Amino acid sequence: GKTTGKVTDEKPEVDDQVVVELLLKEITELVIDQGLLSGKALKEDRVTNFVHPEKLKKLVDLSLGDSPLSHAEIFELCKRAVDYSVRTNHPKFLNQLYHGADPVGLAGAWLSEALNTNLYTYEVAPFFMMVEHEVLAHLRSFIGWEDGDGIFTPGGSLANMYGMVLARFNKFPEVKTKGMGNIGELVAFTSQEGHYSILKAAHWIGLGTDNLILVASDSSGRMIPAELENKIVKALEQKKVPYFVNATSGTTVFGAFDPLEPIAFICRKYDLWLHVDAAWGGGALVSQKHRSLMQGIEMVDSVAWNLHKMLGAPLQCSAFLTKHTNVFHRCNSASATYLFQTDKYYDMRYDTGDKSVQCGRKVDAFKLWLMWKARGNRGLEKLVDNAFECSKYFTRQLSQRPGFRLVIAEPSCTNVCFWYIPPKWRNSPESPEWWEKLSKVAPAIKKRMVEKGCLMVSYQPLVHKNMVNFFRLALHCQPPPTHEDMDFVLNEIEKLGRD
Ligand code: ABU
Repeated sequence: GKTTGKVTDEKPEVDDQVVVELLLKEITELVIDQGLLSGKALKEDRVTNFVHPEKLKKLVDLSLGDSPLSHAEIFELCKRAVDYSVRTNHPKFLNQLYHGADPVGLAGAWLSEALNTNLYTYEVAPFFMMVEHEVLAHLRSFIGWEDGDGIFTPGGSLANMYGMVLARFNKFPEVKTKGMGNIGELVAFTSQEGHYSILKAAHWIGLGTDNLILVASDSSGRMIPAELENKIVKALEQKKVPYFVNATSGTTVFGAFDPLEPIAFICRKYDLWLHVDAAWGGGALVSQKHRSLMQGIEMVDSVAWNLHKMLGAPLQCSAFLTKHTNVFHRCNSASATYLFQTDKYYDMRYDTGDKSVQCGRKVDAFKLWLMWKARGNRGLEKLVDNAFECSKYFTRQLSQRPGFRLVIAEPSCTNVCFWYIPPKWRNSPESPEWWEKLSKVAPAIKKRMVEKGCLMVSYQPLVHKNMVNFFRLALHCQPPPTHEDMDFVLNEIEKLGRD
């Protein structure tokens, strides 16, 4: 029913210490009882309880008013938030490149939220600052860098933008003070499958989106190195100034891994900064079995890695990493004297806030550090290997079922892209009209799965590959997917798409 904002008392009840403690305990119990901890989702429960926006507005009083609510009313609102939120920790939430949160990571996130630490100076964040240094060094060690620099950023898009800005500063440090007026027309390169954040960054940092040059990819979605070189040569002939290449490890839709070694050699030849958007595929680095997908990663200049994706750290947990030790701080520093005084009483190398483009910065490293402590490299490796193994199982099962068709024959990462062809169309010629009809299938099945609440798998067309809507299943560490879950997905799509 609708929760109303009736007047109680002008002194907010939650200012009472006992009440606020009770509320925190109740919310903790709610999280546990509702199965919100990763891997503990109530199996019979729905992934989603979808209602349209206008109906949601009627079901819950979202308005903010003059009078304080009682503790009971506030807790009711928390329950409504759970009722109408998607259960991302449900084993059948396979819709996105993030999933449920690692429960130890969630505990860490709660603790750092409670401490409400702002990560700009060692003075106000001593413990978490040291943790961030340790985590960044550990992540760099998986890339193969003994030294380097980095920072946790608010999301992978910003981590990619850090790469573009650092690359520009490295080549043209004068841009920091003089702007871009005298350095020619900078151009950057990414593959057709690259994440849209690179396009957005091209606008934000003043290149202009026309100066992001898209490089063709092969049928599996990997950048074609020879095409990259052609585009660089063409840009040089047009008197443009190539400076930055983004390669992707784990593209958003196909999960393709661009071939880093040949791309790195081309970048060296033309003196270009090579950044890798490993937001999704970076998880492969912790696996001895799968890290070869990123062969050559140690040759690159910078990496964006979203630990909240495959590894299951709570959102957000995005690292920007670079092997360069001496440019990051110089590039971003503004030396605000009220925070970064030069005459402090401690070792100021740990005041890393000035490397960041933001001022206030949340603690994102601690939740990851805690879950890494709890699982160790080996525990995380097992979880990554399980996700890869389940995606291979899913691919095999799918290949054997009538009506399912893989979009790419051998998916490299833990995303699997496929079409579902309803029985009545299976023996018809695959004319343009047939494909047009097929384009409506994935959206129709998606609507049914969300209305039933049983499953969430995303779909998309890929216009530059001339592909109509297909499903993309994405597997992660948390909660660990099982073969049973994979069979469920195939059975359910068959049921929902029968007619
Ligand atoms: N940053 C790309 C995420 C897209 C997805 O979750 O599907």
